[in-house]
Amino acid sequence: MERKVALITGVTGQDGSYLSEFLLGKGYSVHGLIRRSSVDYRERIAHLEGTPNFHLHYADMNDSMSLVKLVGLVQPTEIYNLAAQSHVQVSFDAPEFTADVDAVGVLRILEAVRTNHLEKSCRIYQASTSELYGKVEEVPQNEKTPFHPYSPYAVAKLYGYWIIKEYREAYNMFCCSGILFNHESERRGETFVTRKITLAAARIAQGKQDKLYLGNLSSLRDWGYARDYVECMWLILQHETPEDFVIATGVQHSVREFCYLAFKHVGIELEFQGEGENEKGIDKKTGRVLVEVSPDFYRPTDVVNLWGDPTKAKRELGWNPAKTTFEQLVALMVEHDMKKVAADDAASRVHMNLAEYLEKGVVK
Ligand code: NAP
Ligand code: F7E
Repeated sequence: MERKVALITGVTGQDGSYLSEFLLGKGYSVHGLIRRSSVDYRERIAHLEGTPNFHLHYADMNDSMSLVKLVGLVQPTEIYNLAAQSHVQVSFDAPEFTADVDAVGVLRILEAVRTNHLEKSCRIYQASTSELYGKVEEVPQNEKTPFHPYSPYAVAKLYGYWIIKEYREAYNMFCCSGILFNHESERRGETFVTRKITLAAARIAQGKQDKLYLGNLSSLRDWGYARDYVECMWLILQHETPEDFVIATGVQHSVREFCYLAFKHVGIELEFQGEGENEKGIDKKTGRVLVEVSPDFYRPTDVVNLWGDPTKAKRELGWNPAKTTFEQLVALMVEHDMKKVAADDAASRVHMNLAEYLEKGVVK
């Protein structure tokens, strides 16, 4: 029987968790790379731990030896290199770390495969990004659009893109980049703009937050659903020939529109007034200012016009970019966060009760 063994770097991340579920469902043996941290934060994959065929291993993208050993141990037939310092704004604060993981990390994976003589049997997927288009030279963007990276994150990812292409041509390896546009979900990190908005809308609706501060409200993105996008990663590696693909919905919205829709979903209709730093999102019913702009969230250089053309992925992979609409994406994130915020509150009440009990000496 054909061996189906996947190694996922970045398994604890948003995409890593969905991809693990997807590949386990396809009968793969899934091995995830985790790094040591002082708190064991594995919330996104906690439900998979203990599943037969799901294995976790300590290593680090900054540690070549650990990668060589891991690839040798697992002998993967497919590697999904998702690990990255993935926050664009943070890449301005930690540019060297970002380059080490997001650029040199890709090279380390490729060399770990070669060192273990698996270059003919192991296919490699690289998590590339629409950030490569940066200060865009064409709208919408496709596989032929020139790159113009516009952050330390994007510059590091550009190296990853080119080294994958180089190893494909130099060593005839099956390695490909998925140029993925923004994809979000209930598991999205809480400091990315979509999740920051859905959590704030839920908290404000439940009276637990007064205001939401954002940066550039006019920034435009092509937002899709992460659960739909991981299927594409797999399809790219099942393709007859190793090629790069743009993965996007082909629909564009602004941060302001995302915000409007998220608040509408919790029963608050916002009206935006003013411009630039003075723009405010006002609750039409009460007149309360709920959204304000803070320059703290401006970036030294910001990418403001991303819009993907997924024609090639539709045609050659048979992928459906319209599976989850923008409206459905916002709704599912807000509904999730409404429950989460209410549950967090219930949990903190349990803690408070416990504290009361402790005070009264009921629990020792
Ligand atoms: P994410 O939630 O931020 O997950 C990043 C993962 O990388 C986490 O598992 C993280 O581990 C791991 N990681 C970071 N540094 C590491 C290191 N030194 N060694 C080992 N693991 C390390 O990112 P995501 O949204 O799932 O995105 C997955 C990939 O796609 C990333 O490469 C990202 O740059 C790229 N991408 C994302 C999007 C998007 O819209 N989501 C679009 C295009 C491309 P910890 O949990 O320990 O931090
Ligand atoms: O910002 C603007 C911000 O941080 C989107 C990563 O997954 O997708 C992601 O990178 C836009 C930017 O994502 C806030 O200036 C306004 O223009 O949600 P984001 P990103 O930078 O697009 C790409 C494809 C990746 O590859 C990355 O790994 O929203 N914005 N106000 C804000 N952004 C944040 N984070 N916070 C704000 O308050």
